[in-house]
Order: sequence, then structure tokens, then C-alpha cells
Amino acid sequence: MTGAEFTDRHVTVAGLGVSGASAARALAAAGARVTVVDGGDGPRPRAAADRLTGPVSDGGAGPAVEVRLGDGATLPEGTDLVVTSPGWKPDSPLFAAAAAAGVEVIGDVELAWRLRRPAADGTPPADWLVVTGTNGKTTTVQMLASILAASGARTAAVGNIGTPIVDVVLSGEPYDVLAVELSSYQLHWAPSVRAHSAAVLNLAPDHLDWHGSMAAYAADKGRAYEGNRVACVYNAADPATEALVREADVVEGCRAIGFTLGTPGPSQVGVVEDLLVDRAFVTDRQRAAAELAAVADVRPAAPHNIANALAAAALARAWGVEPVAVRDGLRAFRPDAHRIAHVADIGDVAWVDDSKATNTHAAQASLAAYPSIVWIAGGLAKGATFDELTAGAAERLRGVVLLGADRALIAEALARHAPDVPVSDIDRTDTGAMAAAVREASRLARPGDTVLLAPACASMDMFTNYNERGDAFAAAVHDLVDAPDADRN
Ligand code: UMA
Repeated sequence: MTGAEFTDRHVTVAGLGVSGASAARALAAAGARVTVVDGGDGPRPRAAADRLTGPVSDGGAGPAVEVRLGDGATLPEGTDLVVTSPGWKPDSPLFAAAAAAGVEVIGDVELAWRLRRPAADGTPPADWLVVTGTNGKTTTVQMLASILAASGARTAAVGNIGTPIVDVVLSGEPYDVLAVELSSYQLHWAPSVRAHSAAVLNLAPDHLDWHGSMAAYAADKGRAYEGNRVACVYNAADPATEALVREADVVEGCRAIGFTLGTPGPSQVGVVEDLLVDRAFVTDRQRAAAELAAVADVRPAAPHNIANALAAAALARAWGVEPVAVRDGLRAFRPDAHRIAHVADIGDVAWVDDSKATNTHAAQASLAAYPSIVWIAGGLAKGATFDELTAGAAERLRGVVLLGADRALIAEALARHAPDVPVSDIDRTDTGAMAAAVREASRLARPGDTVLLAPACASMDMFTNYNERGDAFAAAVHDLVDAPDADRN
């Protein structure tokens, strides 16, 4: 737990992004000799390399770190251990070289787990409440952190959400409990992490190009439950999540807790009329259930978001939080931009940004929320298929505007399942492509419709991330407000 196991070892860090830089700094501080390798060699990695090798007083790691850019495949001579960033695929040549040399590969989350230690004031290492799932992770972790904070606990939201866990674990700050978002990539490389409790929110095909198969993806998600001490929280409406609980090896006495949008059974949290209700952690023997919050305390109160709130509440209750803190935490929570965010009403048409819908499962949830839709979709499909999504939404589609690298896959599925729905193809990838898509959607929309950006794909073919994609959408919609009759070609 002290980091001594890394002293004087030669550790290769794969990737110079957010997690790689954090891991390299931590390893250098623990006395390791560190080489960071990254396949990129543009201005961005070079600037990152300069920052990382700069003085410790400027946030760098000092001379213990060497950076090699432009070659992410060669294992540096003498490597004892590889710490990888989450985005690196398991079949990357670097890992084949590590396996051939008998060198262990772990992720930055595993590193954080192995580096846990008491805070500067002696507070013992914080418990981890882990959240994973195909969709809703970030929102759920934010809700959870808000609930924990409302209870008075010292906490932070960390992990895939963007703050590397290593930074928080080594900060010296006293934390009682961490709300930890883990992606399937991070779980894959974190074999010994043992959460206090964990939730798998849902399971649908995503990142199959990275994992190789749905079974491999599910197995990595299931690692969240391994060794749980108090509760494995599953989605009662998604049997695949419950199956993962059954397969997990947990500490004796650890309970399976379901969340449901229906009336909760014993050992479940759920909804009764307009209330979120706990039938899992009620200690008062006189009462069968505890009221946690009103449905209206969840914002936005869309069904999938109520499910997120229930999962967050279950984890918080497992950790011992009182019902009133669940209510206060949910009330204090503010949703992020780009998640079913209402951008504008133009005439009688609503414009909604759900750029965060980067896979079919998320897009399905947002398409289900509106009766008549002009759908803007496309981007990087990541190995997904679109038959189920297009067949399910066909009835509600006024029209579809497609953009991005894999838009033909969606067009083909629409031809099979919604042949009468007009489809516009935006055959350009320049910065004006989103504006062209918005103009086209405006042409297709009729009063009462919702124009919905729910791409069902990742954004990196055309944008830095989904935030930039959503911002481009919102900017183009605001341009329409300013100049509604501008040339639409
Ligand atoms: N690189 C290579 N070779 C490769 C792959 C990457 O050299 O084969 C290099 C790139 O040039 C780049 C660096 O590795 O310099 C990037 O590493 P990375 O992709 O792992 O990204 P990080 O910046 O370290 O960010 C990661 C997570 N990224 C991914 O999982 C892809 C971030 O999640 C996370 O917030 C961050 O660690 C802190 O924990 C982002 C994400 O998109 C938000 N996650 C996916 C999702 O939510 O769907 C899983």
C-alpha cells in the first residue's frame, strides 16, 4: 500500500494522455524510473511531454521520467512493469512484447489501488463505490458524489469521468469515500480492485472493437463486482447485470440489491407513485420501506435518469447514508450539458442536444423520449449494428440526417427498417458539416417535432469529443435562431 513495490523499478507507461501523465508522476514520486511511450508525435504530445518532464514545482515529474514519442509499439529495454492508459487495446503490439518478455501489464486504476495509503492526517484510505455500465455512468457518479457530500462525507467523483484516481489517492487529502466511474477498459486492466460496493447500470453492445466480443465486454464490466464487501447493485430490468452479480466472487454477507422503475420488492430500491423508495437498507423493523426522495427531485426526470438516481441512492445507502441526504444530494445535482439538453425552440420545433449518446443503447433511450423526431446521427460506430435501434424508432421518425464516418451503416439499417423515412446524407467532414446537418434537419422538421442530436456513435472522426460535437450543434441551432431564413443549401 505504500508504493514501495515501485521503488527502483523500470516502469513503462503506455500513453501520454490524462491518465498516463498522472501515472507517470505518481510512479516517479514512488521512486520508479519511468519511460512513457506514445504513438503520437504532434504538437499536442510534444507539449504534454515538455510539461511532464518539467520541474516538479510546475506540476511535472522531473528527470525520473523519459518520454518517447512516435513509437507506441516497442517495449523499452529493461522494463519491469507496464502501466497502460485505458484507451490502449489489449492486442496492442506493446502488450504482445510485454507478454513475450514476461512483464506484467496493469492500468492506471490498478496502480491507484496499489498506491492507496492513509491521508496526511492519518485518515485511512477511502472506500470505493464503483459505478460502471454502458450508459449513465457519469451522471450516476455525479449524483452519488452529490448525495455523499450532502451526508457530510468527504468525497470526490473520479475515474473515467475525467479525474484520474491516482491523483486523488496520492493527494494527501482525507477522503472518506470515493465515487468511482470505471469504464470497461479500466476494469479490464484492474484485476485486484475491491470495491466497498458497485453498480453495473446496464449492459448493451459497445466498444466491441476494443473488447473483441460481447462476452469479453460483459466479463470486464462484471469485474466491478469482484470482491465487493457490502452490496452488488444491479438493474432489475436488465437481467444481464443480475447475471454478472451471480457470477461474481464476493465477500460473505455482501448483498445483491436491485433497482427498478417499478414497485420495489425486498432488497430493492424503486418507485412507488411519485416517490423513490428503499426496501433494501431499512433498519427500522417497524417499517418495510423508507422514502428517499420525490421523483421530481431527479433532473431531468426521464426514466433512464430516474434509474441512475436509484442506482446512486442504493450505493449511498449501502455505504450508510441517511435517506434525507439522498433527497438533498439529488436536489443539489445539476446535469451536464450534452445530455438531453434543450437548446432552443424555433417556431414549434424543439432542438435537443444528446451528443453524449455515443452508442445505440443511449440513443435508443433518448429516441424513446419524443413522439415525432428529426434525428441527427452518425460518427464512429465502434463495431455496433443499427437494426434494433432503427426498427424500434421507425414509427417516430419524421426524417433522419446522417453525418460522419460510419453513416452508411445507419443508412443501410434505415433502408431495411424504415424505408419510407426521408434520409439526408451530409457527405462532408469539414467544420461546416454540423451546420449543414442542422439546416437539413430544419428543412425536414414540422411543427410539434423534436430535432434530436443523438448520434449513436462516437465523435472522434470529426470532433475532439462529444462536448465539441454538441457545442457545434448548439452553435448551428443558435445561428438558425438568428437567421432563420438564411440560404438553406
Ligand atoms: N495512444 C497510443 N496508442 C494507442 C492508444 C492511445 O499511443 O494504441 C496514446 C494517444 O496518442 C494519447 C494517449 O495514448 O496520447 C491517450 O490515452 P487514452 O486514450 O487512454 O486517454 P486518456 O487521455 O488517458 O483518458 C483516459 C480515458 N480515455 C479512454 O478511455 C479512451 C478517459 O475517458 C478518462 O476520463 C481518463 O483516462 C481519466 O481516467 C474518456 C472516454 O472516452 C472520457 N472513455 C470511454 C467512454 O466513456 O466511453 C471509455
